[in-house]
Parts: sequence; structure tokens; C-alpha cells
Amino acid sequence: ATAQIGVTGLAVMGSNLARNFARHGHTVAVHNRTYAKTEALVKEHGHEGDFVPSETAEEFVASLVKPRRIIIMVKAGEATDAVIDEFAPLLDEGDVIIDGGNAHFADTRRREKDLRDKGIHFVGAGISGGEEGALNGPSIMPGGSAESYKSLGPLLESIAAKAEDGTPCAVHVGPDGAGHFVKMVHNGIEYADMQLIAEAYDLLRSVGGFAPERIAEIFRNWNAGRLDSYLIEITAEVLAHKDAATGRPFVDVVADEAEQKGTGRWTVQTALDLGVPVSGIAEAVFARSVSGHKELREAANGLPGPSAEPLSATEAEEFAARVEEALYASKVVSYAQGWNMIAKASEEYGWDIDLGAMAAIWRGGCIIRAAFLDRIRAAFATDPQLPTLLADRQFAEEVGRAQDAWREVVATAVRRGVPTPGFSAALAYYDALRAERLPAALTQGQRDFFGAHTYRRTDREGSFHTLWSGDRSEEQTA
Ligand code: NBP
Repeated sequence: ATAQIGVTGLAVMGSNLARNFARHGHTVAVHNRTYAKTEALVKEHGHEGDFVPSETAEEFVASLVKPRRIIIMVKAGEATDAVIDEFAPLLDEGDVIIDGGNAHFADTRRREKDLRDKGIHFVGAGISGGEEGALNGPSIMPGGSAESYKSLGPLLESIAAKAEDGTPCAVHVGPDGAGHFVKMVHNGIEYADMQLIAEAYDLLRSVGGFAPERIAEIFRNWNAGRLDSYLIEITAEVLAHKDAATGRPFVDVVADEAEQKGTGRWTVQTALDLGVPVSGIAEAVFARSVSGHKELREAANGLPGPSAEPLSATEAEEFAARVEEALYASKVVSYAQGWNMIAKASEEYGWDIDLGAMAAIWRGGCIIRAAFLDRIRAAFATDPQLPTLLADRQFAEEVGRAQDAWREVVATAVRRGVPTPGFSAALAYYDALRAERLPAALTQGQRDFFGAHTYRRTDREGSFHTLWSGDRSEEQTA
């Protein structure tokens, strides 16, 4: 046995991860259900490092040094269970199985528990960065036992992306499903970021009157400032791209129906269960879903909307600057919501997640990588108990400075009939958090009226009920 790490499942992600390990000097055992893929990998990329190909599960396990470390990179769901069932009987106590697929964290909790009973460490590892990241440095979010990370950590850190200060974008997130949980929230935040960027583009185009090429330039400029991020960078690339067949802007020839693979939806479903408002992510998931309902859109096409004068060139430039402020402030809100979700789950499941460390490992490799994340890391370094990013002094100041422009942009969007669910929901959340009193008091009154659900008072301890259908006197119920 010579291999330090094994990868089973050699589609694009598994192959690239295996090559990444090999390029970093590790001997990598490789295996795939269909052996032809294993052979093809070694034939095409064998010169990149030390690969040990195996045709059977038994040979594969025998080629690994102990404790054995096996990364599963197969289709999430039943295939993962099938592979675990195949390998678990071949392993010894102390060996580590890593699931690098996009598993739901509840599945990871179940699998971890089953394997723990057999003395095998199960690590659910979120891996972000797509194919490119897997090959050149992903952001890795491993869950599982702290003990498993001792032998696994250095291997993962060697192939992970490195942040600007050289820190590897991999850290032990917490027990059982913690890694896959934070990967899910990462994807949810990615949905929100993409939606906010799409709204900014829509406003620049339909209100500002700018052509896609000019908007690409605006995004390029934004990318040189506080919005500096991978998603803003690729937005400029996509907007500048011309369709070869027609010569038209690429964005104008692509069908406007956004698809989704499901991690955004999982994030929102889980947030509802945890009772954490992630309105930015929810609006992003719903916006994709609205775009895909062709029949509804066709039925409503032609409903009246407002008419408005086009902006002058100077007004359009000023408007673009305000859109940058609105985008930044909305982004702060959606990250604040995402972090609240991680904090809540950490408390609920006893994961003890280091909130600042999540920002640190998302600075490189992953889709939401951004200069901004270093600010979040710093915010939690200043106050590890920070209840919301909006309460961090620097973020609070920036959002405070942006708020006039933010309101103006949302108001303009409403007046001109441009849908901005992300910007609007973020602003509503900001206003709700900072409000001294919320109309929830009225909601409580209604609930007590029709369902005797009781309410608490601002001036006395206890629960109260008003006899709404009687003399409307109040009784204390607890
Ligand atoms: P796929 O998700 O397309 O899965 C293909 C692999 O699964 C092949 O190796 C296939 O073997 C194997 N497999 C299947 Br399908 N059923 C199996 C079974 N019952 N037993 C054993 N092997 C089985 O590959 P991928 O796109 O490389 O993604 C791998 C994982 O990484 C997924 O969980 C995905 O969600 C996750 N992920 C993907 C990305 C991305 O950008 N693509 C990013 C991050 C995470 P075969 O060759 O014999 O058919």
C-alpha cells in the first residue's frame, strides 16, 4: 500500500480532485464504477503525478496506507449510499470516508452516525469552486470528527485554494453535517448574490438605458472597488460577450428562464425549519422560479405598467452610482442573513462553528469568493458574538451611508416597474431590524382575537388574553 488518499468516482469533479492531489505530490489511488474512466484518467494525466489505478473496490482499498482516506465523488443521493455500502465492510476502525458530493446535511448526519457505530470516521465535505476549483484549488468545508481532521486536514489544506494572505481555504467546520450545512448556505448566498447582480444589470439597462457592453464596463469598474468578487468579474465577461452566430449581445440570445439544481431551495427549506429569515436567498430562489413559469408570464404579458421618460446621460451616470450603493447594502444584508442561519444551526445542532473561519475559507476557491469576505472575517474577529453583520461598526457605517441611494433605487424601480425583489427585500429587512416598534403587536392582537393565542405585554411579565367576544376584559394566563 502506497497511496495517501483515494478518490472513487472519476467524473469531472473526482478526476480533477485526484489530479490536484497528484500535482501536490501525493500518491493517489483512483477508482470508478466503470473502469474505462479510471484508465482514461491515468492515460491522459498519469504524467502529472503518482496515480494508483484499481479496477475493484478490494484492490483500491488495499492500495491505501492506514488510516485509509477515501473520497467519494459520485452523484449525490442513492449512488453515495451504494458506494458507502460497498466500501464500509472493506475498511478498518479509524479509516476515514469523505463524501465530497453535494449531499444534504441531514443525509450526512445519518451516514456519519451509521459509520461511527462501526468505528469509521465519516466526513461530509462541502467542496466549492466547480470543476476549475477542484483542479486548481477549491474551498473545502469538511465536517465530521475533530480526530479525522488530524490526518485529513493537511492533505485537504495542501490542495485547497489559498487566500491572499496565504491561508488555505479549508478548515474543520464542526461535527457530522456541519460541513455540508455550510456548503449549502454558501450556495444559498451565491443565489442571493447572483440575483442582486441580475437586478443591478436590469436597472442599468432598463432605467439607465445602458447597452450590455457599457454595463460590462460599469461592472469592471465596480470590480476594482469594494464589490471586488469572482461573480462581479464574470458578470462583466458574460455581458461583454457577443453571440458568434448573430453578432448580438450574448445576454439577448439566451432564454430568460433560470434553472436550479436545488441547493438554494434546500437552504430556504432549512431556514424555514430553523426559523431564520433569509429573505434575500428566498427571493433569489423565487425569482428563478418566476422566470421559469413561462405560462404565467405569457398570460400576464401585456398587463399595464408605468410609463416613464428616459434618463438624461448625466442622470443615468448618477443612477449607476446609486445602483452600486444599493447592490452593496443589499449584499451586506444577504450575508448577514446567511451568517445568522449558520449561527442558528450551530447552536441547534451543537456544532460550535467558528463564524469568522467560514468567511476566511470563502475568500478563495469558491463561487462567492470576494474581498468583502475578509471584512466579515475581521468583523467576527472583533466580536465573535456579533448578533448580525449589520451591527458591526464598519458595515453599519457603510450601509448607513448607502441607505439614501438604496431607497432611491428601490423607489425608482417601483415607479418604473422593474422587479427588484432582492434589493427590496433586503431594504425591508434592514428597516424591520432597525425599527423601534413593529406591527407584530397588531398581529399578536389578531391571533389572540380569533384563536386565543395570548400575548405578552410591554409593561408586565406573563401571558395575557383579552375576552374579545365577552366584555373585553383582560386575564392573565401565565
Ligand atoms: P456526477 O454527479 O455526474 O456523478 C458521476 C459519477 O458517479 C461517475 O463516477 C459515476 O460512475 C458515479 N456513479 C453513479 Br452516477 N452511480 C453510481 C453507483 N451506484 N455506484 C458507483 N458510482 C456511481 O459527477 P460530478 O459532476 O463529477 O459530481 C460529483 C459530485 O460532486 C456530485 O455530488 C456533485 O453534486 C458534486 N459537485 C459537483 C460540482 C460541479 O461543478 N460539477 C461542484 C461541486 C460539487 P460511472 O462512471 O460508472 O457512471
